[in-house]
Amino acid sequence: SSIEARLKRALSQGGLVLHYQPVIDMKSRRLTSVEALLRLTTEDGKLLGPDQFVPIAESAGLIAPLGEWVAAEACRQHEEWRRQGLPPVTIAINVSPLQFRQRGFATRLTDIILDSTVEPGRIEVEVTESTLMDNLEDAVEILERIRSCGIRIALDDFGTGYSSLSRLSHLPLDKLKVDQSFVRRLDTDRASRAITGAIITLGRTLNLEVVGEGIESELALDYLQEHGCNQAQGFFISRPLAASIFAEWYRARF
Ligand code: G
Ligand code: G
Ligand code: MN
Ligand code: NA
Repeated sequence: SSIEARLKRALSQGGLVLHYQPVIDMKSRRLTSVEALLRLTTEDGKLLGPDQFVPIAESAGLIAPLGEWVAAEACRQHEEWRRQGLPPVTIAINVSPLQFRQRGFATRLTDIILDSTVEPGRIEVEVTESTLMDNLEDAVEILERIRSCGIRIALDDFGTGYSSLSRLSHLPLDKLKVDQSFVRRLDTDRASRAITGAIITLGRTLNLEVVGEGIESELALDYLQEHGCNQAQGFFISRPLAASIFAEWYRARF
């Protein structure tokens, strides 16, 4: 496809960018981390989101190089922000299920981060519940290898998969991200409020940081805070921002 050609060209000649969405601490309202969100630029200067090209990357055998580009670019950006005098920023990167299952994934990821000057604890890897549950034993081993280097692990889109409490307690995790679908319905749906409350309790019981994402209203933010959620992410706090815009956002706040 033309997107596949575009992607190949982007991987060798440029055209991929990361945008960064702030995640803040509920109590202090200060930055805790950013989530790196991948975009592909088109010839006419538009940006395509991952939903439009990650599946193509997967079927074209390009997901490993794409994921490696993301990890390397996050490290490069971290270093650039440091040089600009910003305090160190923790950056979360997303990993697709197929990427996670590729042979050598953990080694390549940890090599990229350990070869940079970034402290591994400043990088967080986001994996979804379904990524892990396909083959839990292998997944735990992969996560442990990543985490033993000091890299943090977040379970993304939590609540939509089917992990039991006991399975969850065996995963080496630092953070749970409440799926946006519940958060977005907090204002209107009693069941979503109950599920969100239960997820927060679950995460806190397992000593995990709990992030509410997809927060679009003050009401949702307040509900999450009142129920013990530690961190907040969503358009109500900030949209994903280009790197230079994020730097301005952060400078105005620390
Ligand atoms: O940023 P946006 O809302 O368009 O992201 C849509 C989806 O793409 C989300 O599920 C997000 O996790 C995923 N995504 C964002 N950046 C990356 C990336 O760098 N790699 C992979 N595999 N998925 C990503
Ligand atoms: O699956 P994952 O959680 O990685 O998805 C991240 C995606 O969610 C990004 O594409 C980002 O643009 C989007 N996103 C972040 N905050 C909000 C929000 O408050 N509302 C909506 N609709 N999307 C959001
Ligand atoms: Mn994510
Ligand atoms: Na998510």
